[in-house]
Amino acid sequence: MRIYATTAHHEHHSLELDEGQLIQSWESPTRADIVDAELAARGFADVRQPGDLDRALIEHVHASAYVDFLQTAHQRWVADGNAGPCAMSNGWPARRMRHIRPEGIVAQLGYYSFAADCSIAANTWGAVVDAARSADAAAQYVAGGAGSAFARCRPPGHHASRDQFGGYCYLNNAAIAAERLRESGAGRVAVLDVDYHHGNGTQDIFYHRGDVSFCSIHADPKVEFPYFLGHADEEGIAGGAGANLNLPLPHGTQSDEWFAALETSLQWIERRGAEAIVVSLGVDTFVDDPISQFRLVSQDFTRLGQRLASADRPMVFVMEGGYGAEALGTNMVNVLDGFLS
Ligand code: SP5
Ligand code: ZN
Repeated sequence: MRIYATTAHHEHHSLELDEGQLIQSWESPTRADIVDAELAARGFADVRQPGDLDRALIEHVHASAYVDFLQTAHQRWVADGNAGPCAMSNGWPARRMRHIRPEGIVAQLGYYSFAADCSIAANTWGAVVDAARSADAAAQYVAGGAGSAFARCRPPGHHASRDQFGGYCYLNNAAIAAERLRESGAGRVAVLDVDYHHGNGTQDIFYHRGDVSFCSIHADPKVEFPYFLGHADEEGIAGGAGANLNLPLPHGTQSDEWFAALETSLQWIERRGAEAIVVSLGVDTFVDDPISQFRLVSQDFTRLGQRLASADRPMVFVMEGGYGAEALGTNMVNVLDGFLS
């Protein structure tokens, strides 16, 4: 299986507000290094650099002004005289407030984000661009006839909506891959999101579209981040009515219940007539994940890959979450190995 990855992510270290303290983000450079080392150790040697960022493609899933904002936010933060190393908000447009775009950088950070677990450091934009490029390249490769590819993206993307960052995500890599597959000729595409957290951003981007179906298996937002989207009654609107499926599960979910939800997902995707599938591949469903509360074990990730292979569709794997140490590499690569076996 071909891999697309770059090393620009090494320079992206962000801060997050967690348990009332500002800490180095759980979403660290080490994560991608662990996955790269495991890929190399297990014979995934076809690692490529992606091509240039296709700004027009990006603007089919994100607002142009939002992309400009991400690109310039850190330099504007510094020029504005803010002392901290990472640009982050301290206020958001909440209930009964208005969504009028403010002028200053600090206020715009609130306008363009939805969570304080995510901030913009000096080199965040470079990493964000490379993750998006990797997802696009993997999709182009699959659109060209390959059976599968893995975009080893960092930062992840599935929480990024049309115009908001959060949940460690800035540009939505999986949505970019899905849009590329559509624009390269696939009539219908599905995004299957198996990350522990609901893919609120991907859902938002395609909510009104019937050509890209979105299905997510995740911890119930009533008890888990991102808290405010991901309920079972969110089914899509307008042309996208019926093209969104959420399968929220309780904290403590074990393999049997999780794989039952996977069956439901894959049968639904088949009914949706998807010609190609983008997998938002988070492995933070692992029992020992430090920020999550599902109980999958390492062999379950092999089983996941095997079950995905039986869907018999071209597949673009896009890396999302997973925060454990060594097991992160084992679990991520188990999915790819299981798919190929
Ligand atoms: C891509 C992805 O998986 N994003 C997840 C973002 C979750 N951010 C909130 C994490 C809060 C973690 N608090 C854990 C406390 C452990 N002591
Ligand atoms: Zn996650």
